[in-house]
Amino acid sequence: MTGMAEQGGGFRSGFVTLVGRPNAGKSTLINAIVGKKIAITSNTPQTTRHRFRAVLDTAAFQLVLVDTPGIHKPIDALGEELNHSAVKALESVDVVALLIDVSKPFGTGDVWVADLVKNSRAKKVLVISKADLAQPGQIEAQIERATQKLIFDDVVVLSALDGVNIDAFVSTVTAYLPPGPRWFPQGTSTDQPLEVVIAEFIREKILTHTFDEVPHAVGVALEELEYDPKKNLYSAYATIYVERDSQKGIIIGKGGEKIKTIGTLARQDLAHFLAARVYLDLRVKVRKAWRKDANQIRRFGYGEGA
Ligand SMILES: Nc1nc2c(ncn2[C@@H]2O[C@H](COP(=O)(O)OP(=O)(O)OP(=O)(O)O)[C@@H](O)[C@H]2O)c(=O)[nH]1
Ligand SMILES: [Mg+2]
Repeated sequence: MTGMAEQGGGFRSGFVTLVGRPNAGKSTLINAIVGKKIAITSNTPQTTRHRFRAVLDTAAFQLVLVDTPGIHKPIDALGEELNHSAVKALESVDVVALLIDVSKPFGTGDVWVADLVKNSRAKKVLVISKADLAQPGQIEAQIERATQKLIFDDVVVLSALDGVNIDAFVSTVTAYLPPGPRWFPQGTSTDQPLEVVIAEFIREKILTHTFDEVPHAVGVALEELEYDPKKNLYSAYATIYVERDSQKGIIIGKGGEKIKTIGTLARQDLAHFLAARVYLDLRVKVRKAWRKDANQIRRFGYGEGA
């Protein structure tokens, strides 16, 4: 539908990429802006494994946000794919928002990200994230260090967890959007295929309920998805891949308890996302060293995807 604003030339639209080190709070900010959980988040670095878009649509503008995997020094093929995916998202966007976690020391990792952002022709907004965790003086110190490295067009200090300054971020970036059409139909919240959302929501529960090397060794593939409109019921069959038998044991847990918890929590989130009932069938398989296998990484759809 074409609104009045579009006809009058007042409608604006464009793309804003969020980048930063792993764990900076990018995906949490995306969810806070859209007002709905569409991105998975966890305290494990490298939670996000593929680039995707989230959409905020109003009568005056359509803001397309690009979530990216955290940029880091890669140690395996998976890490390389993730970085590549994030760096690609710096091209041809209107704004790049660089997130810096207020509570972590500004280090070589941040310098590395700033150097990559420098080459982008987009407007640059510095976001100091997790302001709720700031000690006195920390916000000012982070801003000073970041602005010494890179010239920014704007600075926003926010807390995605507490919902502080989310509106300020949105109005700051939308001010840079050019006049343009809706790039996605109204009502679209994300361009992730449903199959990907389901696999990711499952992976999130594994990230938040296992420790050590397990979260990084997990890949989730959706095998089958059926929908029964009469019952408003989705039936999803997914396989969780790990790299070792011991990891398989951890995910299944004593008497199958862990995988039951993972399934229940993922099902609840999916039921909310889909506004439907959800049946989830999970199995676990071992695929040795899949993170070193570029083909397998692509089959999961991580990094650039298939
Ligand atoms: N206290 C606090 N914690 C936050 C805030 N935003 C995010 N977090 C937490 O920080 C952790 C990382 O958040 P994510 O949104 O997954 O970070 P990310 O930048 O997307 O991470 P990657 O996908 O790994 O690159 C999670 O445990 C979040 O709950 C915030 O505003 N305040
Ligand atoms: Mg993320």
